[in-house]
Amino acid sequence: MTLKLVIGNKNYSSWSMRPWVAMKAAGIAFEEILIPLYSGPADKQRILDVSPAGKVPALIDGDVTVWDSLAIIEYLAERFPETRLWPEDRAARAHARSISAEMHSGFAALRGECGMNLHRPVKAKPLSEAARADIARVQRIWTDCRARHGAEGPFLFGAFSAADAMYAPVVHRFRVYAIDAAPVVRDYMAAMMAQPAFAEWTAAGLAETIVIARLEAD
Ligand SMILES: N[C@@H](CCC(=O)N[C@@H](CS)C(=O)NCC(=O)O)C(=O)O
Repeated sequence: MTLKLVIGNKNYSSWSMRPWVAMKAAGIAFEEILIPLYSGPADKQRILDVSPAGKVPALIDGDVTVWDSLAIIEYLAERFPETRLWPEDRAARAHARSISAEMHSGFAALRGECGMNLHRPVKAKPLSEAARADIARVQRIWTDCRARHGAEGPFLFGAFSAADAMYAPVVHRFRVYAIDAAPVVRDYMAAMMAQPAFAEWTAAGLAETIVIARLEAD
């Protein structure tokens, strides 16, 4: 039975982007069900029908439903071990899980002030001290990973992994909000933007025409 991934608008839905990119990059076949976000009670009900949290993404695998981006990625890693969604080395895997969990539970200021919006004209904006601290921490995470694994490939742990999928929307945030980035960070962002799954999501997001006013604050 085909897996189904329920997602929101590709232009805006950063949490949806993460498992979508992870699945595409890993070659896991799935059917995509896109439900427009914040578009009224009927669509909200469609989300609630599959996801008790009332949020996307959600993965449906026969009689199993998994919601929440990181839980979906963990489920997929267990279900498709041959795809090696997490790094093979135990220490690298622990590190990848740590930074992914840090992304999932943290960076509230960056996420709040720099929402993912692929259409937004590239432009810097004034940011709070908390958001600037989040940006500095993300750059330290990426720089440290690249220093450890740069010789193994262009991504955080060499080969593309779930950790890159968890940080994929942050690459767009850095790009769109014209965030000053160190050369090693810019190289990582370029590798991500050239990655076929990342590029496919981005092209589809840019082709969308729906504008969600509440996500266009600036
Ligand atoms: N912690 C969740 C966050 C999910 C989330 O906030 N999704 C947003 C879209 S990116 C959503 O569904 N918003 C619709 C709503 O709240 O009605 C995850 O990691 O999947």
